[in-house]
Amino acid sequence: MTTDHPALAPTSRPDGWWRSAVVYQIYPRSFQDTDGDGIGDIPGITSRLDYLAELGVDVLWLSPVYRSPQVDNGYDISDYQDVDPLFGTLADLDELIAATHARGMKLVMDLVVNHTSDQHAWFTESRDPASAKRDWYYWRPAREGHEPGTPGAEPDDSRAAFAPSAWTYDPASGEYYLGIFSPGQPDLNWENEDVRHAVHRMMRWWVDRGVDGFRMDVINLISKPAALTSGGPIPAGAGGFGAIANGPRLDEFLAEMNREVGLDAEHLITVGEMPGATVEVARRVTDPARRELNMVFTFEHVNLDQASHSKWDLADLPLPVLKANLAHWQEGLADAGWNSLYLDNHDQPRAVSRFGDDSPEHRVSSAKTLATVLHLHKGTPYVYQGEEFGMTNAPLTRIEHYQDVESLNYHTLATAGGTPEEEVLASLAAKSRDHARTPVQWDATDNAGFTTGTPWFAVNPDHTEINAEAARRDPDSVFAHFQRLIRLRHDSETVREGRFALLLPDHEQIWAFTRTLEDERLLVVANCSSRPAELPLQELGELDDAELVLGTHADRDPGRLAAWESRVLRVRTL
Ligand code: TEU
Repeated sequence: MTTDHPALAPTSRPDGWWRSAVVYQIYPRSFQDTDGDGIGDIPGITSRLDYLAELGVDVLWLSPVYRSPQVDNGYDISDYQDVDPLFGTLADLDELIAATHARGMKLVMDLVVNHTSDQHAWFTESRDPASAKRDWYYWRPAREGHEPGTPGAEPDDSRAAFAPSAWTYDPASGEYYLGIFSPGQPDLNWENEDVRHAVHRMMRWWVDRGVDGFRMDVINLISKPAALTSGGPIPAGAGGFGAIANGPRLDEFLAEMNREVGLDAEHLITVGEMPGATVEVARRVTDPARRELNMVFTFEHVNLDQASHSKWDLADLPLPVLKANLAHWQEGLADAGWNSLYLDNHDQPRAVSRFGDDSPEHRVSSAKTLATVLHLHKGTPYVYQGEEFGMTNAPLTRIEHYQDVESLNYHTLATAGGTPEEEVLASLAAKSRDHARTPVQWDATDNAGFTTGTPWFAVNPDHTEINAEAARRDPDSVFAHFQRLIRLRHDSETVREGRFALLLPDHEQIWAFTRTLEDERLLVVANCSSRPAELPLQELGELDDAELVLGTHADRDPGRLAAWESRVLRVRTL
């Protein structure tokens, strides 16, 4: 199939503009409400664009605002070409796109095409076994020798991410459909080329409407394992998405999408979310010569503080392990491909509470230092709403405090399986996605300036101290620090392109590395602990004539770092 889109340059572009960009993620439901229904909306985003321009970010990524029954807060889409009335109208979105562009920023849409909602017209049609769309999803008979619809008759034993089984029984046709997230999110069959073409057409429609790219939800799950696509069960695997991710046709599907939609067009940016992707997969997919994606989100570093493939199985995370993982990705994508950099997003607890220290004494320094470390790596940094002024986890202590489908499902299954309630609640308090979804704390007023109505999720009570307005007034705030980091990336070629080298890999407190480009070298030293740390000057070299580029503390001891102090220094290259 050919497209009527502008011809693509015949050579790859290793020099995309997005290499100097910082992306800001908006979770619309929790960002800013304007109509008083307690749920954030698109006009609310438009009303805060000046704030985002002041922060200095280049690109906004919107979590889904499409029509959706909201089983998974919009990651279950029933119409890809309309806006859910919860969030506004298509006209509101057009206005947001124009207002974003008017401020020199770009706007990226979330693309959720591994699955649709079970309310999508494609799936409604597919329920009829005689329909041409039957093959657009994965339908299977009951397990041999079992009565369809009875316990244990599912085609295989795979669990869904947010439900007990990956298979849901449809009594009308007597068969099961696949939904690896939840029954409300049936998986599309990408082996069917009509599915692929329908997705490409929809993407072109958005590009023509003016969006600047896509963040692609679980895009490495679109190509399913051969055992499944040839009619068999999901192969039993290592748990998580290991058994089902990175299927044999992934590169083919991504290259085809790139070609058909024209994703290599100069102004667009693409980032693929890829649970279970290794450095090798990421390198292949983001190698510009292959023309698939610009960058991918890895999960490796956010899966380190768990003892098994389950995120709820809590484990300590020693600093050397985290450093080594990021360094592994820096090295793996040093010559080809590109990294995305994140600690926070809508699926993760708040970074300052998880990797930092959110006590009143250390919150500001640890939020700044985590940001320093992340933003001084090579790649495209992502800022998640509220991270820029150090929002923390919420005090969620009872199951009634939670809303997320993943958290609620875990609670039901784990307690039914005999895990003590306190243990389940401890896991949720550490890892629930709900921590990221509390309303943005704009100011110290009752609902934090988020809504005049009743907020859909309780505002974190710490908003009286921690809010955007207070941070903007304070030149030493986390917000001011993010502004400096973003400016530094825009101004410094070394931050963008410099070679990365990890120092002191085994140090339990200090995260240290260099970035070198030609004769400029930046040294980052960051104390990622709540105790002071001696600087091992013998290993780091003499820092006497190093020039401070950016730091978290005004008083600096040449021989030691205060708790959660970080410095970016320009040092001599020998
Ligand atoms: O997330 C994919 C994904 O791997 C997560 O669901 C992960 O399993 C979970 O968050 C771990 O806590 C994407 C979206 O980011 C997420 O919000 C959606 O729920 C999911 O896909 C399904 O669309």
